[in-house]
Amino acid sequence: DGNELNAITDYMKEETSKPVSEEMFGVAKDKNVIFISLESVQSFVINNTMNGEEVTPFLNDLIDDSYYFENFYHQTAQGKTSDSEFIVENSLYPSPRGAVYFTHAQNDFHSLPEMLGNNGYYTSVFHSNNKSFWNRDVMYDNTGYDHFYDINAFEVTDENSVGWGLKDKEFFKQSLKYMQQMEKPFYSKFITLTNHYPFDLDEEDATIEKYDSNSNTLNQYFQTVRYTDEAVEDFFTNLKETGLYEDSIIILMGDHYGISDFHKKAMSQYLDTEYTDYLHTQLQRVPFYVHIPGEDGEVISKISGQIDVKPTILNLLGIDQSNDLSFGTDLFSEDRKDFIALRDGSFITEDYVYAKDQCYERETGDLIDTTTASDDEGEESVCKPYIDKVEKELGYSDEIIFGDLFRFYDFGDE
Ligand code: GP9
Ligand code: MN
Repeated sequence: DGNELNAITDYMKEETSKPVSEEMFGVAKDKNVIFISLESVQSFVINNTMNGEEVTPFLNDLIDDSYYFENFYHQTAQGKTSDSEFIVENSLYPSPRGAVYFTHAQNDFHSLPEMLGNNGYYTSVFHSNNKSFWNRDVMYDNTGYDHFYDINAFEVTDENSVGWGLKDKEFFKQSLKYMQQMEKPFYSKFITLTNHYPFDLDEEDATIEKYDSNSNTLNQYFQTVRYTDEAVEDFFTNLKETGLYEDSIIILMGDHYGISDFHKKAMSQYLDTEYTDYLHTQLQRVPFYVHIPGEDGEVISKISGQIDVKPTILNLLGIDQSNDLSFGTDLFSEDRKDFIALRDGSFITEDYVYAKDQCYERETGDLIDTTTASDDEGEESVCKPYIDKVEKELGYSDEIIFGDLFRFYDFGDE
């Protein structure tokens, strides 16, 4: 009801919708935004090798002239890719069960595409799958997208497909003709597909060996990740050739994990370390890049997550968000909330990693304490205050979604 909404919006205004970076405000004003969602790409492959070979040579080099967030976490749950889209565009948490894209696609949201549209942007999504997968057609309409280039926008044949569909290299290549005709400035989201479980690839497309472990999934993963890395490299080349590059900023993000903890043994073999709840949580990091042509960027180590993407994009584009409500904060702001919450209640702070009742030192992975154990001295875990905050915040987000509460809130748009 109204009172509950007030409590939530007060909390968001005070605790989560924090001030943005003035220095970065508008640095990409009126530029096109090319957002690339990298299917199942996790951070552990970035700047890493397999049998002595770089796994992602292009993405590694791209760090040198991008803002690269090395401690950026996905926050998705059962809605997988659709959850990552939902978090990024709404700065709300995904649902604890099911996918918001299916269960609450008709809610009132105050989404990024809608806000960009109000600021003169033409907004679209490129993804070669049926439009109704994840109920995307309904959700995209509701959140203000102008167009969805779904499978029907692409020429898909047996030869240019593998696994889930159109190969990433073809996908980007075929997207260019639409981009060249597009009204500017535009915001276009590209969702890749080839690096999707079970990571099948045609032999002719493999440019790195398979890994050797008891997990065929992990063994193949390196090959499809490398393929996606090459597809993105080609896309950059083509963007430069067509002249689209210079008037654009390019944002790249891993949507969620690709290797589940079903492959613990193979993962600890590859990483040469024991698979603990700490490692599991740290493996939820996905790459996040903000590439602004002409700027050097830097590697940023502070903790960050998908919840922070919407405020970051709005600020880079110089769009005022003082009336918006978000659970995340501009990534370039100095004044940020001090935890990143994962959907299962795990969290990361600058000092701690918490998962399944275990409180760890973030830098070392040393176990500090078990938060459910009774302590003789009655002292509570250093993680405890955060456990409560995370629970409260996830609960507020759920209330907004389950109660469709934003329909009662006036964002002051007109
Ligand atoms: C499907 C693609 C993959 O269209 O986005 O979905 P996922 O299984 O990763 O959620
Ligand atoms: Mn996905």
